[in-house]
Amino acid sequence: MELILTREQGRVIRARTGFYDVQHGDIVLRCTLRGTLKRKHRSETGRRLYADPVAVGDRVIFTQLDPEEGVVEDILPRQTKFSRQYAGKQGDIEQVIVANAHQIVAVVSTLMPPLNFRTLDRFLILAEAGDMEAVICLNKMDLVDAPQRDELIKTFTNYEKLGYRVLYTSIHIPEGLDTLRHILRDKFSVIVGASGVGKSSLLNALQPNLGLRTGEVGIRTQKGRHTTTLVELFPLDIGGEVADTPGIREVGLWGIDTENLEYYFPEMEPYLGTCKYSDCAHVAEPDCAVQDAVESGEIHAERYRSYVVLRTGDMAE
Ligand SMILES: Nc1nc2c(ncn2[C@@H]2O[C@H](COP(=O)(O)OP(=O)(O)OP(=O)(O)O)[C@@H](O)[C@H]2O)c(=O)[nH]1
Ligand SMILES: [Mg+2]
Ligand SMILES: [Zn+2]
Repeated sequence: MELILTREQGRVIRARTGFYDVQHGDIVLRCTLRGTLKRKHRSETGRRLYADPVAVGDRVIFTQLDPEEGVVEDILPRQTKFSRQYAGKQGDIEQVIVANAHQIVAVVSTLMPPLNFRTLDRFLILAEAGDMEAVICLNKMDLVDAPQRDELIKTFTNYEKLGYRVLYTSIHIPEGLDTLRHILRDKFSVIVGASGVGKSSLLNALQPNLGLRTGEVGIRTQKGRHTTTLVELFPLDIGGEVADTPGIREVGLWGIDTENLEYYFPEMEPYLGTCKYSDCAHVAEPDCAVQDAVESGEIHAERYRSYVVLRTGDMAE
């Protein structure tokens, strides 16, 4: 007779709404959620609190039903989470994209799609809010010439000064890939970034047996085609694990009080408390030390632009 597992611990490696692939040793079971668990993740009025109560990376307690299926009984507390704000039918709710990761690798591309600092800064803030380290990966370096390359490296030095590790990669250049491999080794990482920046391609380049699907970027639109459609966790041959994620269209901030947004911008710290008004939002107020620091170049203009966009809720960018 087959052994049926009861209340064992497993790990969610794939999530599709309502169904979760839970790994336990060598077996993977397709699981649903126990009704009591679903109710636990609703407010008293029955409103949903999460886009989905379970995320990839979650450690769960499950019971097996048959050789292929099971049911998730409980979710163990999360160490970290990578969440965004999700526009649900009943208002904004939290979407946990990956739970328990050590670090995020925020991928942007030089061109195709064009470099977007707003998106990058949103990812960095979400990493901080979720208690994870963040590494920046500027991909598609093969698409720029030497002077453009130098200019980009100069711009990204600013992020290095803020304490972020910056990698310059191309799927066609082995050097940067070696550094990326080194960064991912023995850690649980989550790869994030807009559609088409090359997240899945980078993982394939590091480990061809992953065989992830990749898609062309539209020449006219300069946008990716949302080729990866679900979050999936993979073990790496070199040790560690990585979650590939779909390109997110709107990186809505979650778990961040915009009134305190300046604390997510480490470069602003030296100036806080020195503006004329103690409740200065550093957007249009007179005698603002932060705005002065932007003027004098001590705070990078692109970073400040991100701050203003997020602080004022201007979603134009
Ligand atoms: N020239 C160049 N092209 C690249 C590089 N990396 C990826 N690409 C191309 O970019 C396109 C998009 O790559 P994907 O790996 O599908 O991008 P993704 O970030 O996974 O996109 P989604 O799954 O849609 O979020 C593909 O045509 C890749 O071949 C690179 O370093 N250089
Ligand atoms: Mg992909
Ligand atoms: Zn100010």
